[in-house]
Amino acid sequence: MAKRALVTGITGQDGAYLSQLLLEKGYEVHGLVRRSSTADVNTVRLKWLGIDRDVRLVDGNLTDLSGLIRSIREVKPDEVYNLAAQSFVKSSWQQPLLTGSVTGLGVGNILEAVRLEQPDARFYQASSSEMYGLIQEAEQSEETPFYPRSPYAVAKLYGHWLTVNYRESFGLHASSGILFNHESPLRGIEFVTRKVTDGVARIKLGLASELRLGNIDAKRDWGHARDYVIAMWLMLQQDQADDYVVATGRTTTVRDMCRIAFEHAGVEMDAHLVIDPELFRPAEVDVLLGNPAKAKAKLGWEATTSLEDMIREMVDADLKRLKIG
Ligand code: NAP
Ligand code: G4F
Repeated sequence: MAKRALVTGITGQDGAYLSQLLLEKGYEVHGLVRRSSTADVNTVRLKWLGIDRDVRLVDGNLTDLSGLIRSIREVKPDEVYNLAAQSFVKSSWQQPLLTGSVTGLGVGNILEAVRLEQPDARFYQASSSEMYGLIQEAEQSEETPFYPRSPYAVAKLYGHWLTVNYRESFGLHASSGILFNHESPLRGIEFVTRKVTDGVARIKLGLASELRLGNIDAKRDWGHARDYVIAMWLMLQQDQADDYVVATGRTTTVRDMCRIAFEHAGVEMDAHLVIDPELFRPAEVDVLLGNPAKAKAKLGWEATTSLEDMIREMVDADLKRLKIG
């Protein structure tokens, strides 16, 4: 019998790559999608990977407990991956309560649905390095105290601790992946790497003349989403549920990440990059640097894609998309 997985957030970047991985492993993949008037747009990432016809979509919303209970009852998953979230940090200051409701309380809804309907299912929670915020240690590990700096990070912290609590209270096989930033050609256009690779491609093709960014001194530990979904799957294959940092162990400024993109396209960065104070955040996470030692030791997981290779892949994908489009 094929294993069955339910993926919330299947229409997002990670949902698409995780579905591809699970299908390759012979899973039956079900994905929770929120109803939209433009349903054809929803599946664009699954289409990009050529798997939109291979997954089964189930209507549901992370804010709606009764719908989640029905979905879990219907699918009877062996594994549940909770990837759905309002995931854009900057928007979380504009929509703090919605972010809290989806990204925080939503975790409680899906955990409750699993506990009530399918308590033997294994559960993955998409926690975030944003929870470290105002970092308390130069390298962040599973032991580093959290200090969230945005409504998004506060909501993620609630979801993280609730996952730990359900594991300890009810014995659920519930694991939390504290994932550092991961990107790909399927990254949403609002996030900085994709904004840069799309912007550089537009400048290269004469479709734009400048790229406007905020704080380019911020540093992030960037990896490739294709690598990171493997870590999610590995967590649910362990006998014991646990929490893991997933990162590359290298941090780079937004400025240097940008330089890779401009150089790859053969475009002069200083002639086109504009710093826009409007794009700065009310509170910034200045630097993130993950220590993935536990994931390496216990899961045998390691990041395999360099930042340089990933940014070049993203620039090439954006050039291709813009030429076709
Ligand atoms: P993403 O591309 O923004 O995808 C988010 C997904 O959540 C989309 O499928 C979205 O559906 C869905 N969603 C939003 N609100 C929902 C709701 N109320 N009910 C049901 N589904 C809802 O995010 P991602 O980059 O793939 O990240 C996946 C998860 O990992 C997120 O929880 C994110 O916070 C977390 N995370 C990401 C990173 C990273 O660097 N990418 C790092 C750490 C943690 P629509 O398509 O309908 O909008
Ligand atoms: O790409 P970002 O928007 O990602 P951020 O805020 O680090 O959050 C992402 O990673 C988290 C994991 O740590 C996830 F949990 C979260 O869901 C999301 O996937 O911004 C990265 C950095 C920030 O310091 C930001 O201030 O880039 C800086 N930046 C500078 N100019 C910009 C811009 N970010 C964006 N999005 N747009 C700019 O113009």
